[in-house]
Amino acid sequence: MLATAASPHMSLLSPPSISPPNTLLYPFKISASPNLRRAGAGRFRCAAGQTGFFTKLGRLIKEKAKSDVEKIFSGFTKTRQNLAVIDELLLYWNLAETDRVLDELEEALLVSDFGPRISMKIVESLRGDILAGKLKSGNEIKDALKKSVLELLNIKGRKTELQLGFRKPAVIMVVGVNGGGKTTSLGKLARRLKNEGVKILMAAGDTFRAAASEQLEVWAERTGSEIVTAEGEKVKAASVLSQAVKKGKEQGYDVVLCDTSGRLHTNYSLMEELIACKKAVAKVVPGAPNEILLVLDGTTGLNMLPQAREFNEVVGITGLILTKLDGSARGGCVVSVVDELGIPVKFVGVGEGVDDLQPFDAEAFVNAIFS
Ligand SMILES: Nc1nc2c(ncn2[C@@H]2O[C@H](COP(=O)(O)OP(=O)(O)OP(=O)(O)O)[C@@H](O)[C@H]2O)c(=O)[nH]1
Ligand SMILES: [Mg+2]
Repeated sequence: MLATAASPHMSLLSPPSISPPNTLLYPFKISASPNLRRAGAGRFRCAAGQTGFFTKLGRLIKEKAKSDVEKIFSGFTKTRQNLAVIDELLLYWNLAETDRVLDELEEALLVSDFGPRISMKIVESLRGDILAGKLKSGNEIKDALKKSVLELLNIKGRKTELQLGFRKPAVIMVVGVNGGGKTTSLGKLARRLKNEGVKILMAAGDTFRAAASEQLEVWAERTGSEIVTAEGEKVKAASVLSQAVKKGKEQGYDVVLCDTSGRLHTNYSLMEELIACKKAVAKVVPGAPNEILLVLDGTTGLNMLPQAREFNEVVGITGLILTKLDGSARGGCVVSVVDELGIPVKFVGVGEGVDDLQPFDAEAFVNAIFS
């Protein structure tokens, strides 16, 4: 048996040919959501093995973000309000008051979590340009401020597109501390990929909490994705992920999205489990996981930096998802994590809805916070 009688997916189980004989040997449940039938021919469907599929996909998703600036704009409302003081400061700016204005500007950046190093760097560069006569008005200072933030993001976090390699299935794993928004972000990501006609399999790698699989199942249902979940309590996360990637490979899925349990970066044995997950996946598809995305809660501000360093050291993070930026006035943390870690922010979470995960676009971001 693959699923219990109580399963809402009972009648939609995968074909018997791939069904394993018993749950002891094969303790996984594979379900298809009813929406799956609707998800048929996508605009972006390519034959397996076709090179450039994932490269195009990454680019396409990023390009779509540019046309969705409004979402980014409204997602950063609180940060923008926080930084609005800069406009007031610069409105009546005059050379004699440079020091006071720059001190207050630095303070505004710090309060929005740009971090001390960057805030100082930006302000000193502005001061230099003002004293050299290169910036002569409040507007010019504001433009220079925006330009320096944009440059920083472009230099240190350039690769914001998903890098999915060339083999199918591409594997994306989300990691992070408890409650940061991993499962939700994975669900939203599934939606984005589905919109491009990508065939998705989800893997419920959070075997720690009983409700975690159910939560991901809801997202699978919502996005018309299939899902592999563990049945039974003692199944290890690594084997769920490995099994899902195997299924993905055998059945021609484009992308396998792997959820993992929340864990404190200071908990050594739980961090080791992540290494096991990574190895298990790589055994099935060499080079996978293609993306290990660290999900960081934007409301925690600069506290996220030590978490990010630790996760990066243990598993090697390829990109960041910064969530809950809609509820936070500390959007500057996007800039400080990129500067400190040199890891690109790939997506930002700007709400709880299914469409509230935005591919990160540095220019749209800068315009949204300093409008
Ligand atoms: N406002 C807002 N809420 C979010 C965002 N992303 C996630 N959330 C909420 O944050 C809460 C936790 O999200 P989950 O996706 O369950 O977090 P998780 O990291 O999977 O949690 P664990 O599995 O327990 O470690 C949920 O209530 C989400 O709706 C976001 O971008 N904005
Ligand atoms: Mg979760």
